[in-house]
Amino acid sequence: MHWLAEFIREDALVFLSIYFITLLALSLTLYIEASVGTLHMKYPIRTGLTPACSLLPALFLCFATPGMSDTDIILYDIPGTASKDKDWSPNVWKTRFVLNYKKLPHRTSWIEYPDIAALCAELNVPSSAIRRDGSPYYTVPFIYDPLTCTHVSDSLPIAQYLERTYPDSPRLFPDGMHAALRAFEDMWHDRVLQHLFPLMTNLNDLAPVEKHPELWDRVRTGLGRVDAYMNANGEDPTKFWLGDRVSYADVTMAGWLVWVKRVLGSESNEWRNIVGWHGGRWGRLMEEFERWEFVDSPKARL
Ligand SMILES: N[C@@H](CCC(=O)N[C@@H](CS)C(=O)NCC(=O)O)C(=O)O
Repeated sequence: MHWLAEFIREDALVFLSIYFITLLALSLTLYIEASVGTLHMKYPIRTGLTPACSLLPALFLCFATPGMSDTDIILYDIPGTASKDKDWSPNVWKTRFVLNYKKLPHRTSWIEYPDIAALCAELNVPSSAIRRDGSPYYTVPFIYDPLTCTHVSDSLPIAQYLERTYPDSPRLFPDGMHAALRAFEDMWHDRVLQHLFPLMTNLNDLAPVEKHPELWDRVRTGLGRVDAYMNANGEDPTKFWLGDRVSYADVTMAGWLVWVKRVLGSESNEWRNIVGWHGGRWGRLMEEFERWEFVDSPKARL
């Protein structure tokens, strides 16, 4: 029944619109048939016009219906209200960067934060973790891939699924680098994220305002460690974790940094500081990622 739920939410409106337009076209055909038929019985116009009109709904159905069997991957995201950017979630940005980098057609389905768990349970989406009490912890991002009829949750497993399922798309996990990239995730968490997270989520116990300068300093130190690792790639400061090629490590860094940019604002002191740290390393990384920083399609920028 999941396909039905998916269909009702995603395609029912399109389907109903097409259905009613087709009905309208059919009624018009009958109307023209009737009026022309009775008024111009003797004239060739009747035979010329009616088949053409009858073709209309049929053609419409032929061309419009395939548009409904949508093959776009659906990316579930939660809209933000606290900042000017609706798309703010760092974990969802990781998935969006992956989809954009891989050029995989997709569209965003916006759901409200309190609805995540109910929707995941209804669609049978796997949880991304288990809570201490044993209950599933449902989160965004999760995706639905109509090609394989699969729901996948959790940003890293989603990236791995897309890499596996679309092997011809640009790679983010080069052969032999899986272990190294997993290790990067732990390092990033320990060095950077654990200091950044309380600051960004305004966890007052962990990050009271008077401690902010100290905490930002820890973020800078953590990023400094990552910068030092990246400098080991060579004299010429490389832009990416693996040197001159993009990998999932860069997606992770960009996903968390874009959170700061979008929530605090690109004009904020915090963001201005970050882009300047470590010889402009983070500013350069984020400039590189600007080409994948769009929602659904370049034309559909929010
Ligand atoms: N490990 C998950 C974590 C995802 C996550 O924590 N997502 C947040 C939004 S950024 C969420 O959905 N939270 C729901 C909740 O806390 O109830 C991933 O990488 O995708």
